[in-house]
Amino acid sequence: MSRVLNKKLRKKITNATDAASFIKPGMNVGMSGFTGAGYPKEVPIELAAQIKAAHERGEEFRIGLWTGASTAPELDGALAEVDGISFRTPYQSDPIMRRKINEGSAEYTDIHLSHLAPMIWAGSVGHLHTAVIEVTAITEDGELVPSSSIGNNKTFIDRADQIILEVNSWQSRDLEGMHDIYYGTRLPPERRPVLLTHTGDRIGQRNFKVNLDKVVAVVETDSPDRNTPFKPADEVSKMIARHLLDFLSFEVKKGRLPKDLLPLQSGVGNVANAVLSGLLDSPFDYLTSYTEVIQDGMVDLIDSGKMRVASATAFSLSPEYAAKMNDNARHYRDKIVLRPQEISNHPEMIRRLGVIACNGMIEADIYGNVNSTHIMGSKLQNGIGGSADFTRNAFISAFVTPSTAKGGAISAIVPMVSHHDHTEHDVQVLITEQGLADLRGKSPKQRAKLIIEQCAHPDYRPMLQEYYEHSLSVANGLHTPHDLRRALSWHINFLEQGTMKA
Ligand code: 0RQ
Repeated sequence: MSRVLNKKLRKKITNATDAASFIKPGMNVGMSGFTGAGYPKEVPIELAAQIKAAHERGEEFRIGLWTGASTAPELDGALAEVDGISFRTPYQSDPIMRRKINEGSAEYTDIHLSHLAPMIWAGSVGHLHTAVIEVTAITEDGELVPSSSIGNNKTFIDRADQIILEVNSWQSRDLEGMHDIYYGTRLPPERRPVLLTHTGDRIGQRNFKVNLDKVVAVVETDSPDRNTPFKPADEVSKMIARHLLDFLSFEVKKGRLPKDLLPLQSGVGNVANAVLSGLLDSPFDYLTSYTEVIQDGMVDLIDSGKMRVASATAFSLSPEYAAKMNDNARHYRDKIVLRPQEISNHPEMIRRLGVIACNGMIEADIYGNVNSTHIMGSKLQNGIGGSADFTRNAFISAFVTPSTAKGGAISAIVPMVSHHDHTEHDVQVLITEQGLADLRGKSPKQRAKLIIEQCAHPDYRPMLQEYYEHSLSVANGLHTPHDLRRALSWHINFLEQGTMKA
């Protein structure tokens, strides 16, 4: 049975080819999608085919692509493959998209995930011509039931000149009621407090409102989200998780954190999932989460009764857990709230709730500056995502990484980071499998000692120590001592000789 219940929009039902033809060269297009959930499955592929055909005819055809965050091969991958994306924001993790950005053939602006929606309202990123949004259903009175991610969809629907909807019947119909769409955001000077004071609060409405006259096409689909399986946690991830959990226990013992902790935010990936698994066997109960994505580990915590409620903007589940969510969405509906990303990542709420943030990084330097986005200074990996929305505003901000990369040829702890995303002022805790450095209340020189001793791999500790001591003797000031001639020499060694040990 069709999930398009609104009579006016039933007349707009068409195929993906015709729907995609509404998108013209040079348009800015806002597409749904966040960590491989809730992205349009058919229109982007058709659009890629039309772009390819145009290029074969010698015609210029590229679009600006805005999303919630990363999507999937059927979206970023397909459009990047045909050189169809001239500009991309705010986050991506697709290998082909990444290649195009690093080759210099596509432009990318890496902005905080909470920033894009207000920037669109302010008009500062350009005009939004088209929105392509996956929804779960269209109600009789023309409301849009959101899908497995919300991201920037509310803003795309409100601001785009024309809207193409994909109604995906693979998504559980019982998702309706899990979402909380807040319509109270304004630009300054009209901005008011967002009155969300507990993780599970609902302050908005269940579904998206839409101006039906702007909807130019509705495509019915039945396709699963990307849903990549998680690797079983390896020993390094488990050790990192153990250090973090020991630290949290210590903070509780010291009376600096309540027994049920504070709302948790965890980045995406296997280490984050290992931390969540570790919490299953931890003494902590009645946990809550104020984060971006719901991963498998969080579903386990909810199932075990350890977690009361989780707030996010999207799912990022393995196929097995996505099937479970589809079968039991009704059961999870009062334990999970999905919100627009300008609310899930809102500094006001993160600061008020006192979130404990834990994110992945590429490298940190001996003073606690963190690089989460670039390999050897110039090459983009993914993007900053929501990591800084959380880090700067968290009650406790932690970063995790294995102490080495590329079989030991790279140290994750370096004299100076080759790109800055999170400054020493925002980074409170660094964790590798070697140990944990609690940097709170420490001066740069005290931090350097801790980070080298606790976090660096033993192979690199003497080299870091030597750099630090040498800097003390040559630096032009002793607050944050550096030898600027040598500060990036480890990266240069890797680029020239394939190892930082050179
Ligand atoms: O390279 O792909 O060639 O094997 O970087 O590294 O170890 O798989 O790490 O998947 O945990 O990602 C920071 C990228 C870590 C991620 C980052 C190489 C390594 C590998 C990937 P290969 P791993 P992870 C909320 C929070 C920003 C967004 C964010 C990220 C590849 O956590 O994107 O936090 N964060 N969002 O070999 C050179 C180093 C390296 C290195 C690793 N020091 N030097 N290469 N690599 N360390 C979620 C959202 O916002 C949606």
